[in-house]
Amino acid sequence: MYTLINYLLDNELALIGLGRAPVNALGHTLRQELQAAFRQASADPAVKAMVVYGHGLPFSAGADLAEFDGAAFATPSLPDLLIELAGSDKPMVAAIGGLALGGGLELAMACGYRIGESKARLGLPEITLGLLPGAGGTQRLPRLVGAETALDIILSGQPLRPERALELGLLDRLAASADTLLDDARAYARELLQAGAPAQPAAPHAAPGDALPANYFTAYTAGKASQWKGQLAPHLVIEAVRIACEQPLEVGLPRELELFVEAMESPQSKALRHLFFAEREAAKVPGIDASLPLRPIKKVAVIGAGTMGGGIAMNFVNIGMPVVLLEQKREALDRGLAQIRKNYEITAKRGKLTQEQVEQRMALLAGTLDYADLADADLVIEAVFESMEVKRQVFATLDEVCKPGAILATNTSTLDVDQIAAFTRRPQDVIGLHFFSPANVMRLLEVVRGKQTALDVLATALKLGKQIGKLPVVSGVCYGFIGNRMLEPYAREAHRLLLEGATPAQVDRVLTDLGLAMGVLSMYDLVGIDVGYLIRTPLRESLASDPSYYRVSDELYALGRLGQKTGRGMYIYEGRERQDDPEVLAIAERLAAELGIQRREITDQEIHDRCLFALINEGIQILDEGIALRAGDIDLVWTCGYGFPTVLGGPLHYAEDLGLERVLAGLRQYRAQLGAYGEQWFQPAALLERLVATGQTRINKQ
Ligand code: T1G
Repeated sequence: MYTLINYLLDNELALIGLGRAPVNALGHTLRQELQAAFRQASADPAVKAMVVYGHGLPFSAGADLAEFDGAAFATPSLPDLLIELAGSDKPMVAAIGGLALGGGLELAMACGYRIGESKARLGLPEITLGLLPGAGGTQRLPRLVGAETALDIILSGQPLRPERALELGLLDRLAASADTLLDDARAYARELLQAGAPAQPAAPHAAPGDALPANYFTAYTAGKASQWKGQLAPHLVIEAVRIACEQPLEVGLPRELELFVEAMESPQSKALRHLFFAEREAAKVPGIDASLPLRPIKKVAVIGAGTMGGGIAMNFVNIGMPVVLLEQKREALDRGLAQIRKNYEITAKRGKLTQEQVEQRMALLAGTLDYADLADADLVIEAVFESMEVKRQVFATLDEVCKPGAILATNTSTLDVDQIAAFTRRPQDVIGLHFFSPANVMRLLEVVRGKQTALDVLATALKLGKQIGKLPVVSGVCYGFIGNRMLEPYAREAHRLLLEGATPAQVDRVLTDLGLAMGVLSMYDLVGIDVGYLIRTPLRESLASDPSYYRVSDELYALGRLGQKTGRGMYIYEGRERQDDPEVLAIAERLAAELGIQRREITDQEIHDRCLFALINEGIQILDEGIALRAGDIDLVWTCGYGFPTVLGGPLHYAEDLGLERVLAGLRQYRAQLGAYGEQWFQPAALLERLVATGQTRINKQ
């Protein structure tokens, strides 16, 4: 009778087991069957109480996100189903194992009673998807735990531990363990029956707003204005919880649904849901399936104890993996080890690590000056100077020293991984692992597969990337892989616009107004204008045809004005203060005159279009070349590694929202308008032209 529900009569109890792998997402069929099982138990006179639980699965990860972009929700909708369950005339116990998230927790709250196991996580993460709880969460949670606590839980989106949920009254009981959860839930149901407990106990905070000061919600919103800048969902949450404090459930529930639909249909939520699925897609690589045996990684070696090498080493030590750190000179090695210890001590001071854990991690770290100590490493990651000659020496040595089957990885950010692989007799074991600085903090990891990189090496790197808490994205070999290759034209337009009449502050403001964490010019001041200069070295010859290419930056580099680290770059830095530098404008004016560039008033719109369309165009070209497997991967690289606003979904999702025709028209306009410069740099990607010509609105490789 049921395909996703395990229905079992246990004397006077009906045990309703949710069985939709992998996380009991509350999709249409599961909702239909849960409704049928609930009605079966309600109609059965032998049944006095019910227990709802995850049948060998987590309780429920919530509504089925895949359903949101389809047509209207198939009946029964989750809100309607939960209203029906909440009207049960028999006690219902939700036995929460693993996860009760979003609609999953709302299901549990529609039951009269809740018991959880010690490792369960309960939460309402909807806000992270630009949503709000839409199946009673904003109305029932305040009545269970109070309005202020409910607001914090909903707006943080963070899961609660069971002990905290018990304290708050969100859980009524804790099971002895996950193994005893169902037995404990059955015992609890029998206890309730024995005590004559009502199917729906009185809400602990029946009038959740009574304890609040008069203008609580207005003041709360005012206090969050800057943090919520441009976001829609938090304001809808405030409205929903306010109604829960002022109106009865019968009014609050339909209003919550209206607010939920408004959030669900917003471009922000669509962008965030796009990234949610993109993140899961990124782990899937054609030709690699779960059955492919991986290479065992028990010991890691890192070459180079500088900022990158030290950060990389920390990632593995953090998961309990022994790491040997190799340097050329003792003082560099000692400096690197000391910096790692200092990083851990800072974390300990913040209370996120105990001193004992600091020592445990440091004990996993061995320093050496001798390559022979790398002989038994399963994975070696080099993070040495960005010079092909240095990489050649390192990989030729590794080829001699490392055991057969060891994975040899380079952390290069732009050099050719195939060329590096060719320095060894085992190119199939060579891969790029491009960490982003600081390597122990930034989630993004570009996994660069060479032409000969073996599939099991790639699969092992992807799995290990996830194990160290990174977001691995596969890239092919090209200059700058995905992220830095797209950064190049995006920053090129920013620099060229300085020559044409814009100021650094104007360019950066347009980009931060769009939601980027930093404007690209101040980003280079942070990273270092010298870093940008050196990264462009392999390109310089091919770019000689454009004498204006990054000339302001080159001039600043020549003057030793490298940005924040020298107190002066595109801006002047006095402590944390950033000031415009009139000398930068003077340099731009002089260079423009030398280059015969007519200066003019530059509009914000032009800055937006030229920087963003150049970025988007390069991303589409990367997709067409097969460097990136899918558009979502490119969006993840830019939202995770370069501060592109997640509420825009990444550059390519943003292009779809802008309209591909508009992007193509913009590229063509600037190609025509900017003379030789436009001719050279505003060539639309062929894939973009094909997509527009065939009326496509989504960016997929064709
Ligand atoms: N809907 C659809 N698919 C889901 C899903 C969901 N809610 N959660 C997970 N999946 C899929 C995921 O795409 C992947 O599929 C597989 O399950 C394993 O996930 C009405 C409106 C639960 C912590 O936001 O946070 O309820 O790639 O790889 O690392 O008010 O998934 O295998 O084909 O992430 O162990 C609220 C979202 C929804 C939770 C598990 N719920 N999920 O992490 O595995 S909105 C959420 C997660 C809602 C109500 C509102 C995580 C996880 P595939 P995974 P994991």
